[in-house]
Amino acid sequence: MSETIVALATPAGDSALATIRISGSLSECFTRDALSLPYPSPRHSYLANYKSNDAEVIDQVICCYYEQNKSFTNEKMLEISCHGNPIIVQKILSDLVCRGARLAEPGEFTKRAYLNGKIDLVQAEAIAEMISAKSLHAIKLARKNLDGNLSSIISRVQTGILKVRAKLEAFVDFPEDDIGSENYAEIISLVSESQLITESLIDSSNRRSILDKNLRVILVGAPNAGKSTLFNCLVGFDRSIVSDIPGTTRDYVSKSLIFDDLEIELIDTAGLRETSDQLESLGVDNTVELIEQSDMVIAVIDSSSPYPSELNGLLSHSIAPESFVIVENKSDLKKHNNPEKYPNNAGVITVSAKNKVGIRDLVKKIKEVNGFGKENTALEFSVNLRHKKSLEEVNAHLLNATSLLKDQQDDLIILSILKQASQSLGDIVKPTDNEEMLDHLFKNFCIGK
Ligand SMILES: Nc1nc2c(ncn2[C@@H]2O[C@H](COP(=O)(O)OP(=O)(O)OP(=O)(O)O)[C@@H](O)[C@H]2O)c(=O)[nH]1
Ligand SMILES: [Mg+2]
Repeated sequence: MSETIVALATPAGDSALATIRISGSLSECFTRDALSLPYPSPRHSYLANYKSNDAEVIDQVICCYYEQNKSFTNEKMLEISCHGNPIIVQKILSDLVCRGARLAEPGEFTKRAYLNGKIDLVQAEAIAEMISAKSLHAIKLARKNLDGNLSSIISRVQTGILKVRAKLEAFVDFPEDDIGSENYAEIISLVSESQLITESLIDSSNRRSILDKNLRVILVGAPNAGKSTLFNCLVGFDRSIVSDIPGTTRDYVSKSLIFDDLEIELIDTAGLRETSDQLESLGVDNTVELIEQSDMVIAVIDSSSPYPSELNGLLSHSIAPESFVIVENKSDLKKHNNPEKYPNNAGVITVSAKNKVGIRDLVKKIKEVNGFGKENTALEFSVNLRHKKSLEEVNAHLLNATSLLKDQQDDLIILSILKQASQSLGDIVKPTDNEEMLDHLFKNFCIGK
C-alpha cells in the first residue's frame, strides 16, 4: 500500500482560502478523526471543524472526501479548504504528518494518477502545461490533450501499425500463402497512412513551439520619441517616467502583460543616441543587448521630426526583419514624412501615445508578429518536445519500413522495424521501464499537483 501524501495545492502566502490535498488510504481516517465525519458521502462538501491530534480546533473548513477509483489519483482522497493564513495551513499540514501522512513531492498526485491508470502520460503533461501556459491558445491546446485528442490520434497510428504487423506475421507463419503484389500494395498504403499522420504531428510541434516561449517585446528609438508614453499606454498605468527632457529613461523598465490571450514581457529602454553621459551610455549598450534577445522590436519614432536614420543600424541587431515594426508616434502633430528611409520590410503603425490613438492596431500587430491569429490557432493538439522526439523515431522507422516493403525485402526485418515504431509510439503515452524519465518529468510540476 502506498504512503498517504499531503500538500498545499494553492499558492503559499496570505489568501482568502487555501486548499490542502491528501491522497492515500489514511484519507478516510483523517476525515473521521480530524474532521469528525465518520461516514462522509463521497464528493460531497461538508462544513467541519478541523481538530488537531491533541483535540485543539485549528480552523473551520470545507472538506470533500473522494472514494477509491473515483478520485484524481484513483486513491482515497480528501480536500480541505481552510482560511488562507500560512500559520493555519502549516498547523494542519504538521498535524496530518503527525497522524501518519508525508509531504508530497512535486507532481506526486499527478504521478499517482498516471501510475494508477487514471490518465496517460500525455494527459499528465497536459496538466502541467495548463498550469504554466503563457497564452489562452496554449491553455486550449493543453485542454485538448487532457481530453485525449493527441492520445487518440496516437492510438490510431498504433492500430494502423499493429494491423500491418498482424498481416506480415500471418505471411511469415503461413509462407505457403503467397503475399501477392496487391497485398503488398495494401500494406504499403497502410504504413504510408501512419507515416503521414506521424509527419503531420511533428509539423504541428514545430508550429506550436512559439506558444511556449516567453515573448519579449522591446520599445526602442531616439530620446523623446515617446517610448515611455507608449509603454505606459500599453501597460495601462504610469510605470515609466515620461518627460520632455531627452534621455529620461536610463535603465530599462520591464513589465509582464497579458493582451487578451497572449502573455508578453514589454520592455521600455533608454533612447538611442551618441552621448557623453556615462550612465546614459550604459543604458544604450544595454538596449543593443536587449534587442538581440527580443522576439519583437518596436522602433518608436517622433513622426513630426526627421527619421533618425541611425536607428537602422541598431535595428539590424534584431533577429528577423519581420519581427520589427516602426511606430510613427505623435500622429496628433504635423507629420514630417520620410518613410523611404525606413528599413526594408518594416511594418508601420501610426499612433498618438499621448492621446491613446492607434493603440488597438499596435496590439493587433504585436499579436500577429508573435505568431498569433494564424495557423497555430487551428492546432488540434499540443505536441511537445518529448512527443516530437519519439514521433521522429516513429517516422524514421515507418519510412524505412515503406522502402523495404517496396523492395520486397525480408518480412522479418520489416516486422522488427515496425515493432520498434510501435515501441516508440507507446513511449509517448505509457513508457515502459523509464523510471528516471518519469521522475524528471514530474519533478517539474508544482507541489500539490
Ligand atoms: N504631442 C505628442 N507628444 C507626445 C506623444 N507621446 C509622447 N509625447 C511627449 O514626448 C515627450 C517625451 O516622451 P517620453 O515618453 O518620455 O519619451 P521617451 O522616448 O521615453 O524619451 P527618453 O526616455 O528620454 O528616451 C513627453 O513630453 C511626452 O508627453 C504623442 O503622441 N503626441
Ligand atoms: Mg523614456
